[in-house]
Amino acid sequence: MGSNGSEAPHYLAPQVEETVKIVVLGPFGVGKTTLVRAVSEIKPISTEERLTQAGEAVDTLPDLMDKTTTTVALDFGRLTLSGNIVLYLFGGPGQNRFRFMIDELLRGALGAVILVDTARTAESWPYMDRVEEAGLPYVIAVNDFDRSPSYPEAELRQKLDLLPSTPLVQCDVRRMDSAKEPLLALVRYLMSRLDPEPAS
Ligand SMILES: Nc1nc2c(ncn2[C@@H]2O[C@H](COP(=O)(O)OP(=O)(O)OP(=O)(O)O)[C@@H](O)[C@H]2O)c(=O)[nH]1
Ligand SMILES: [Mg+2]
Repeated sequence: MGSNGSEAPHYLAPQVEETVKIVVLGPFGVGKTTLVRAVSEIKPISTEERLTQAGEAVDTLPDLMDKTTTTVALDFGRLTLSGNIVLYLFGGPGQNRFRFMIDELLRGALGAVILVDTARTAESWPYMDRVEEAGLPYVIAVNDFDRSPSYPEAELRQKLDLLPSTPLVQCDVRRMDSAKEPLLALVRYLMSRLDPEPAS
């Protein structure tokens, strides 16, 4: 983690010690924009464009009738943890044709949250591959859609072929406290990797 020290920009609290770039990824309509908006303490920046009838053939999104827009570049938000760690959150686009953005977003990131809808688990695999290729740690966040099946954690881990050490959390990205959970899990995971055996 890069130290901010005395060079902290004036609009951050003076006690800020660490700034962490985190990328939120996952397939089309899994809830990336909703998560960033739910947790951001600043007015989030979004790049939403209306979904059009012309896109229907490529934008398959079953049972999400209230979704009328899609991210075409990124979401941006900020979240301060415990007064001295600031997370800069970058949500990615979920449509295949905007995937070139993801490598850009991963640059300089310390880790990623990868969202999963259990009704279409396999759609998250390419994002896991991408982040692994970039050599970055990630946590899996299952967004609890009412219409999607629930699996025991062990089964879900198997479906996703997760390493035992990879954190897996459930959340509802529409609720601030719940949407923070995967971010907290990622920060704890990053810290445990920095100092795997902290002195007691
Ligand atoms: N039922 C239910 N609906 C949800 C939940 N989370 C998000 N939604 C809805 O699902 C949709 C998710 O939309 P976005 O947050 O735009 O998803 P996204 O991953 O950013 O989508 P793209 O940027 O287009 O890939 C929205 O219509 C939300 O209201 C959830 O936990 N349960
Ligand atoms: Mg989005």
